[in-house]
Amino acid sequence: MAKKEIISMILAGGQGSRLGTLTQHMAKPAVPYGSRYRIIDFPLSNCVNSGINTVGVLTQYQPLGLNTYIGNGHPWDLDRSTGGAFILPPYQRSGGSDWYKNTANAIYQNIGFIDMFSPKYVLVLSGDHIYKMDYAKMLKMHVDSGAGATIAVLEVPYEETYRFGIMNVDEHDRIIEFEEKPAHAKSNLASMGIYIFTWETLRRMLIADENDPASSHDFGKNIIPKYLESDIKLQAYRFAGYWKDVGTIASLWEANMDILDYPDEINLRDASWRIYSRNPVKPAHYIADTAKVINSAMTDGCQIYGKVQHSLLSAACIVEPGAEVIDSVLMPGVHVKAGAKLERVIAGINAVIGEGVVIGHNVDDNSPYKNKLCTEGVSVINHGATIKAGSKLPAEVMVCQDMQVE
Ligand code: ADQ
Ligand code: ADP
Repeated sequence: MAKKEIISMILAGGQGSRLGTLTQHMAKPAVPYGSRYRIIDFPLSNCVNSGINTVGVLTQYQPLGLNTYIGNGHPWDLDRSTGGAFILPPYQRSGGSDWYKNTANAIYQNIGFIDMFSPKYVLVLSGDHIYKMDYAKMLKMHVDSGAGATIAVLEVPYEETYRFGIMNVDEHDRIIEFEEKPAHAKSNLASMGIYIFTWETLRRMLIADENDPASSHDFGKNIIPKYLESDIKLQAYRFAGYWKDVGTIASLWEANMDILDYPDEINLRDASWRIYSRNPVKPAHYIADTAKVINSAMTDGCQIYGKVQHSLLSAACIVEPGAEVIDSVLMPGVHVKAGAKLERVIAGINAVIGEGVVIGHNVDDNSPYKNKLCTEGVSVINHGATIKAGSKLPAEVMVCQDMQVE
């Protein structure tokens, strides 16, 4: 294999349990987002736009959809004779496969893959973040600062610090303290889970960590603290711009709505930093004379006869006459039948909502769907679910664990 200065490894193997039914049969990075995209389009496009053309995607749950979606990497210009996109499931041992135990173990299990490219640096990314970032700038800082590892950081509100790796830095942004998900944070400078490592050092650290019985083999909990203990320089790279972890139903819904409400924030129209995606190869969307479409985005193959307001529709969705879709996210192939009404709903791939079925935020008091909502007020219909006209609350409508059911 050709030698590469830097290769990227996208961690896509989390269970995604907080996305519930949406990731039951689909790896989180393959989840549709923003009418035209899948979540994985963002790190893949960022890599290509940053000049990184070798990307490993580490996946273990439901990798099939992701494999099909990434294919030969052509949409992201990753169908290369040297480098390209590689799907990396956990290695198969005789007597069964060995799961990636945690994020650091996932990279450890792929030391052989990384070594094929003899890279000087390895960029480690999460598969569930929506953002645009020039990793080349981060690499420049990593090289210039002489650090063994560089972590992308941003300031978060103090009430959210418990969800992140939190650090303290000196006046040159060298990291002097790091705590993974602290109960009482001393700072609000948070790790974005985006790391550049000098490979030689990381390789050594991963092997030592794998042989440490006390370790849970996690970057935030184990590897970063071990760098600090060993006095290897750790640098913070400050990121300014839109960044969202779409690991929960509420954050996935919000990140979709952000495209409509704050189009300049993620700015998908930026021609200097395109986000590439696989083309669904469908006819142009069609809006009938009975339709009313307001403040919404939709993509190829959609047919609209009813009302669509403040919503994002992926490819090939149908909204029949008299149907209403409000504040909602429809994934590819959703069919909303005549007179049905969705409000604050995420509808999974190919879901069918029967005639007159009302699901969502403002359902009337007699509806079987009343109060069957998440506390954040977003209802989820599973991929492939058919909700028949007049049916009682079907199991396919996910009820979030933290909601109050009467
Ligand atoms: P978390 O958000 O808790 O913290 P984590 O569960 O470690 O993230 O997952 C990171 C990424 O790795 C996700 O994309 C996930 O899907 C993937 N992943 C999880 N387990 C995996 C496994 N066994 N194999 C392969 N991939 C796996 C991390 C850092 C924090 C930081 C936040 C920012 O630990 O310090 O603040 O990310 O979101
Ligand atoms: P979520 O927190 O929504 O479940 P994440 O992707 O953030 O999703 O993390 C997935 C969780 O699954 C992590 O806590 C990780 O430790 C755990 N996990 C990862 N791999 C495995 C595995 N092979 N078996 C069981 N749990 C795993």
